[in-house]
Amino acid sequence: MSSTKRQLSDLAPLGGAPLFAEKLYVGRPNLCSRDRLHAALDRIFDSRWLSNDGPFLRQFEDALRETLGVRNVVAVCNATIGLQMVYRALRPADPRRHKALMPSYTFIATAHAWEWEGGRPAFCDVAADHLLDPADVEARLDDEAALLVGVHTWGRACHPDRLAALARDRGIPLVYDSAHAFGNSWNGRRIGGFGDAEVFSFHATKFFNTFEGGAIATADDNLAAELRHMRNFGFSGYDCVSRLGTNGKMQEISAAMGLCMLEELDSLLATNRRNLSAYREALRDGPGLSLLEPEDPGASNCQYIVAMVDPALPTFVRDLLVDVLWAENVLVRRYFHPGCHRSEPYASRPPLPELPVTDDICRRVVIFPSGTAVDPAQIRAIGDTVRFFLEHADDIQQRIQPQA
Ligand code: T4K
Repeated sequence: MSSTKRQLSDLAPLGGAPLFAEKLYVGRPNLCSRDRLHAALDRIFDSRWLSNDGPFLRQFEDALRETLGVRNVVAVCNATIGLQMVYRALRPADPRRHKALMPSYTFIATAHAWEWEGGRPAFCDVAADHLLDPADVEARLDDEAALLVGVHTWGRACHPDRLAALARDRGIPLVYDSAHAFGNSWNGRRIGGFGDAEVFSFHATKFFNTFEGGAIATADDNLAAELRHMRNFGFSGYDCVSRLGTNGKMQEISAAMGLCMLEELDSLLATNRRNLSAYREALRDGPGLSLLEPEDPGASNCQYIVAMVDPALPTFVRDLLVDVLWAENVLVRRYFHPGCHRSEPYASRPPLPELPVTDDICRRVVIFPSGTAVDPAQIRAIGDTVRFFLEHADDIQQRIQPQA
């Protein structure tokens, strides 16, 4: 780690040494014990059972059912395919109902999965808490609505009560994209038990990973049975295909990784909470940037460190901060800039919906590195650099991007 930035020329884009010799990432994978995974790999090799409803998959699904407290868990190869399967299983047969109401402020997979299934996303605005705004959803609901999709963005519970009431009133299913929310709770209930189905991501960058992977949680036994058939090409027995299906299967090595990672949950949670406190301290008194706190850190995996640049600051500040931090090897992210509605194929499909809060968040958000690959000393150094940047943002901009 290089020393604190005291003058502009200490900044990496202005000739200084980068703050860190190695890059710090958002989403650097959390890992399990190597020995435990090696032992599981030996068993996979010994049994020569690599995929297709194998013993590790069954054990992993049982463990997830218990961890999440839900009746059914269907593990899948990734959350995007999981969303596609759930969307397809739940969409009403009436072809006039082709819209899924969902936030634009989400990872593009939430929208793409529905578009891939032949539907049209209807983007709604979020509120200042980054979550789908139920009032905006209500205003946009019409007879073309097929589904309501809530996203527990950053692991924050997305109004389970209000969205359930809206879906019930309209007679449409409620699906949750729970990609960020593994291990989180709301009002004492584990996320995983809300809506008709919830879809988790276990991608490498997530709090809990299986290399690639995901899981669908649902209380509905019939839906779970349908999803199991769908996951395996529609097979319901040898030589018997009883419906349209896809290949959504999770491999044995991913299920084994999941079982090993479950052993790490407590320690991962402790690390994330330690990092959150360190960021609070490091960014304290730093006018210009504020953390979006988890609603209840005790009920959150605290995986994402989300900060917002003060709206009163000039518009260049956020992007310049990102550029400067990248040069310092702090690879902060602007998730989910510019919003799904401004990404293809949706952006080319007029009219562009008016989503002022989404646009505002996309202009001001910065996600900081966290997880097991970051420690409090590094976080303190990041905080010092951010404060130095904010105090000198105008000068830095003049030096880096001089106005004509
Ligand atoms: N819904 C929501 C709300 C989601 O956030 C996501 C995924 C999904 C649905 C879909 O879930 P999956 O189908 O993926 O299960 C990443 C992830 O690829 C994506 O899974 C995730 N959301 C999204 C928020 O972040 P990128 O484009 O930022 O990935 P990438 O390749 O830039 O990786 C992030 C950083 O992590 C890199 O800077 C390097 C580091 N990294 C990454 C990988 C894969 C590593 O150090 N090691 C690794 O193995 O999308």
